[in-house]
Amino acid sequence: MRSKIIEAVRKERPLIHHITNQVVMNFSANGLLAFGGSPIMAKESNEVEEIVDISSGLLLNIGTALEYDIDVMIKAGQKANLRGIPVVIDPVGVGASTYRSERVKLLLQKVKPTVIKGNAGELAHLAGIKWGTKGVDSTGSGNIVEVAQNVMQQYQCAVVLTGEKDAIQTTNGTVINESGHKILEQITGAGCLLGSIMTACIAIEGNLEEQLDAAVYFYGLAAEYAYQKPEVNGPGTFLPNFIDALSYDLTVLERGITDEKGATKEILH
Ligand code: ATP
Ligand code: TZP
Ligand code: MG
Ligand code: MG
Repeated sequence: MRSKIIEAVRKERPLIHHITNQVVMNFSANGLLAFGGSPIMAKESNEVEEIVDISSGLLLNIGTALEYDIDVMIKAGQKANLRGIPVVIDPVGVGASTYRSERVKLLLQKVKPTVIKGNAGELAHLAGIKWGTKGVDSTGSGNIVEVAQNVMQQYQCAVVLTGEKDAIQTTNGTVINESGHKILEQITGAGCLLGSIMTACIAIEGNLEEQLDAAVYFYGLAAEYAYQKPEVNGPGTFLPNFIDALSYDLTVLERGITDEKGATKEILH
């Protein structure tokens, strides 16, 4: 099932409109291309509705959003809602400042997301549950299912909460994903790129829960596979190997991972 979903995305190569942060634009475009989607980054107010018109999915990531960007996100999001294409919102660092918190609230009032995706700290902030955060990073621990369910109920959409374990929450229930590697905490944009890949997976026909599960599981497995490559010595050498792995078949990743899942390799600081 997961393989079929990924094959279908690669056959269709859906165009995914990104309004995302300036830290990750290039990484997200390369990662999505490797996976088998087609990225376009566009945030000029005068063209944004036309870009939504030709796209199959919209990703709104507030990581470095200025006031203007939020207005553009609302314009694009409303057009996407009108067209009925999926919208993924990543509230990067939402708890870090009053500005982020208020603009995300506004965005969620004006645009109906298909999925809200974020790390545990960000989603706990949206849910009004106490959690540890440091800027755009989640540092705390707690009940991730409670957080995911609370966000779903509050915003009436599916939720993907990421971290060491990921919670995929839809009206069908909760799926916990355990694929992934802690090296992903040492590269910037790990969560942002997952948002791009998730948007591509839900931009084609199919079941939302299965598509989100396929995206999150595949992404984590690609990280495990890349990390165990002999040439990987840390975050720098991990990056190109990870991009490569995102282009492989799921069965290749599954067969290629050893029992240790690369965990024997120490991360160097
Ligand atoms: P943060 O800034 O807190 O790192 P993020 O937005 O980058 O948040 P993550 O929670 O890091 O997002 O999730 C990105 C990807 O990394 C997900 O696929 C997640 O499963 C994976 N991941 C993150 N931490 C770990 C970990 N300790 N072990 C395994 N996988 C992880
Ligand atoms: N600062 C603003 S956006 C951003 C940083 C470091 C990237 C965050 O990426 P991710 O995927 O949420 O870790
Ligand atoms: Mg991260
Ligand atoms: Mg993030």
